[in-house]
Amino acid sequence: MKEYFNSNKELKNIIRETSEIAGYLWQRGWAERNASNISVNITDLLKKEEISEYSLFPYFTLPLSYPKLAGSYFFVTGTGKRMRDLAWKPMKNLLILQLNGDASGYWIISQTIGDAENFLPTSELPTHLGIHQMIAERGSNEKVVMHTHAHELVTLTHAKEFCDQDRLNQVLWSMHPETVIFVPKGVGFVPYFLPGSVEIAAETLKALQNHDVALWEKHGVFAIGKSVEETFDAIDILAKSAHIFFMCRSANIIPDSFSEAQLAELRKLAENF
Ligand code: 2HA
Ligand code: ZN
Repeated sequence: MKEYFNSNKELKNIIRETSEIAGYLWQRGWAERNASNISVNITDLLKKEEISEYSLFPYFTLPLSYPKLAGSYFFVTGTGKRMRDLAWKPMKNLLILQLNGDASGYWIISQTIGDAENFLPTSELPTHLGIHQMIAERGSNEKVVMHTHAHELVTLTHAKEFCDQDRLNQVLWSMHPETVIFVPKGVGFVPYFLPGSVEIAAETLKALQNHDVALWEKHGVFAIGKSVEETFDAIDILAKSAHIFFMCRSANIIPDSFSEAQLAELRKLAENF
């Protein structure tokens, strides 16, 4: 199996890009211990390949089924794995899985049964698959789902004032011109629920119907994008806005913010991107 993945150039490139970004998540301080998880839909890269040794792969049943994802391939980060380790040993920290014919279970096709080094996908797998299924249902072309603990954004959600989607976006958009340009839909706010729960998965799906980034109260972000880099960039830009806001506050500066006319002008510019 290893040679098979190694010979797929496009797959190797995406894994290399993911390793690089995993290193940035760690450097930004967003990935303490095992925090953060990433999944990428790689069906387009693998569907032409013939895989026949299914009896060799570990198989797991899913608590829910994801009919739109039947037969799809993903790579996902492993549960308990660290982004800083993924940055330099990707295949020891992420795994490749394929959903079965009715998407009620999956094989881990990057491992074989009995291999001592076997590990499981991220604990947030139900949220990741739910999001990939929503993307497949609406037919848009995002391939990546990324969760990370972007603390600049998390900090905002500790204030009741910012647990309000409109207020949150008003502040994020008015700290830097590029936020409106590159994150024109702003963030969707997700109130606090237990991580890994069915409730948080459902609320995240709702938020991502109209946004590319969902901000989980007192926890982190879930973002979607066409590439790992693009997904990271959206979170990075939002974090920059939050950072400028806190720098103003700590310097006793009341941010001047953009006027409605300036924001409208930026939105117009965003339409051409
Ligand atoms: O990957 O961040 O919320 C670990 C987490 C779970
Ligand atoms: Zn988390």
